[in-house]
Amino acid sequence: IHTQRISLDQDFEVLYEKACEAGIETAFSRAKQTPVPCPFGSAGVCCRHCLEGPCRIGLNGKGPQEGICGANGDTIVARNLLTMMIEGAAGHAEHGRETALALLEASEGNSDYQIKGVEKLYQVAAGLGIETSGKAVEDIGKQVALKALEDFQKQTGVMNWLALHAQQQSIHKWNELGITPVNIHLEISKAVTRTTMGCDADPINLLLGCLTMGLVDGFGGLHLSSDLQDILFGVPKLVKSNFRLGVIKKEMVNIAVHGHVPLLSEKIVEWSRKLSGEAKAVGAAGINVVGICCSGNEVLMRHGIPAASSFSSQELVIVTGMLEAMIVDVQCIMPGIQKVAECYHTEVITTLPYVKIAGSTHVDFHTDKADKAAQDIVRKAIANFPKRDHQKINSFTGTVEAYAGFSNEQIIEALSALNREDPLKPLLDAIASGAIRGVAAIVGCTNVREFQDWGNVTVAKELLKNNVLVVATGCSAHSLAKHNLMNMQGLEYCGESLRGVLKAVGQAAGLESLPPTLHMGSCVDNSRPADLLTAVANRLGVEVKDLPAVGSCPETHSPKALVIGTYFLANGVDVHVGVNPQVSGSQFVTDVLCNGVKDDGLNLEKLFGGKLIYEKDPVKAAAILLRRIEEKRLALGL
Ligand code: BF8
Ligand code: SF4
Repeated sequence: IHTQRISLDQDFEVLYEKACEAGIETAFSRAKQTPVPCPFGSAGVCCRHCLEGPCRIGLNGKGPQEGICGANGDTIVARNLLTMMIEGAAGHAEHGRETALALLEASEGNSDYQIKGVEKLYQVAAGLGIETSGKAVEDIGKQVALKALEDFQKQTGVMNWLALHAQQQSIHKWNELGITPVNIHLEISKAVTRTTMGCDADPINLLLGCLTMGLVDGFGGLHLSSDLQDILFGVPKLVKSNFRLGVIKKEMVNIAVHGHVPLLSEKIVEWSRKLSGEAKAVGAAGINVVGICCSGNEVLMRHGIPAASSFSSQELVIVTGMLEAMIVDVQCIMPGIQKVAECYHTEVITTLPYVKIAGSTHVDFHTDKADKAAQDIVRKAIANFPKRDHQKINSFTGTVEAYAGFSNEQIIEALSALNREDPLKPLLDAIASGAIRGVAAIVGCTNVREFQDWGNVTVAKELLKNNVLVVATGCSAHSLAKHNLMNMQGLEYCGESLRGVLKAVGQAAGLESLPPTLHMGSCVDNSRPADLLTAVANRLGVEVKDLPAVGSCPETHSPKALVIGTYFLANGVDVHVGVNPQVSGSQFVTDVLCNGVKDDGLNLEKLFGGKLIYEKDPVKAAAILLRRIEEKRLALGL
């Protein structure tokens, strides 16, 4: 196995080298063994939707230009794209559904959870038109949960959560195009049907189906999950925590929570605190929970739990030799963690009946026995502490401080220290004066085929330098935090006028400054920047598409990130991806997604006001995003 640089994060370089020397395979070494991805798959022209195939369209006009059934390259590429959208949306929808059921059970007193975000509950209930006066909190919780579950069942009308969050003008546009989703399961099922052999063969229609999936994801996945999680666990508030591998403590029982749905990780945090005495009995100083991926973001946002790793380096966390257990729920969990864990004393524990890994321990988790499951899991970790092989330990001391917890409620609270009556005004004034040129959300993943953190950090630094306000979610937030972009040290990367605004708002709120980039949470929490944009647009009397706002996903790997991007595209926001979206096999599809209004045909920018920007070079990508921001400022008369 060859060692080569894999990450901007020096600690992971050290661990990668160690893993290679020990002959332990990781995603990084596997990626280097297949340096060139399949050119047909990369172009999106490989179809295996039936047993007459697989078929593939010859590249550059050479070879067959149709599959056996007659599907051409445009159809195959659009259909494959829709398949990825479905996968992404289904994951987020399932996240939302589980959270809705958890709220229902908590409201009925049938679970180990209680409603902690009462204010948010009232706010969401009011938005849904639920009468709250004189009703008990549990009653209201039940009504809200039932409204959420209705979004998986209703056969007519529009989704409740779409009506709750979308701008009226957007709904009108989506209705005209016939892409407004009715219910989450219905749309997913319909989309699966249309991608099957012998169904939808119109690339335009298939691309419109992608946009419906974007809306399903945005409202039924992201917003629904964030809202209900805020109701169950409380709205995130400003917290200070730490990133990088120094957060794993040699003297402690270390437990990593990994995955997405915070129902389990919340309980692991709770029981790790309660059972620390038992850890002391086996010679440890206590129990230390660290976060990986979006479960990490969730417990960071609400409890200040430190973060150990984003997606691409998840296996390497085990190579520290100090992890007693890695607890996983759903999504972005590499099966490879189990093989790495077998080289150490680490126990991988799966928790949901539909996400198991051969060889791992499985502890069944359900909301009515969450406390019991969390205790069992924490005790398993404690029992593993004495099994450590001290020869195999690599400990790190470096950590990087980071602020997080920037829910919209927290941002508004900070702004209201400057203007209590009209909290958004200081932000709007800064945008209008040009002190802030625009807003960018840096979102999405880290990708094993990319140099970890480089794209995310570079795009952020370029935008900050040019006075763009940057918010972040998901694994890209890990990248930014690790490289000082979520603490005061990183203020040096900001342009002068942006720094002035961050300091003014921060100082009014009792801090030295706001950090250079604002951590808004996990990937489902992309609902938060979306809501912020909607609030700003409503306040200005314009549409979200008119705002100088962009999204950037420099190191994405996941279909979830693609479908989140599609949600923003349907709202007219430009979205950058730094990784091949696998559509180049169809010039038609590429034109619809990526080419501006200059061509006469149908395209995204003409329909919605924003387009997909595929650019691998993060410096060039930032320059394009800045140009788009300036174009939108000009159109607004700024
Ligand atoms: O939902 S950013 S690698 S962990 S997909 Fe996965 Fe991407 Fe990370 Fe979170 Ni989002
Ligand atoms: Fe080939 Fe058509 Fe079957 Fe796809 S659906 S594998 S293109 S025959």
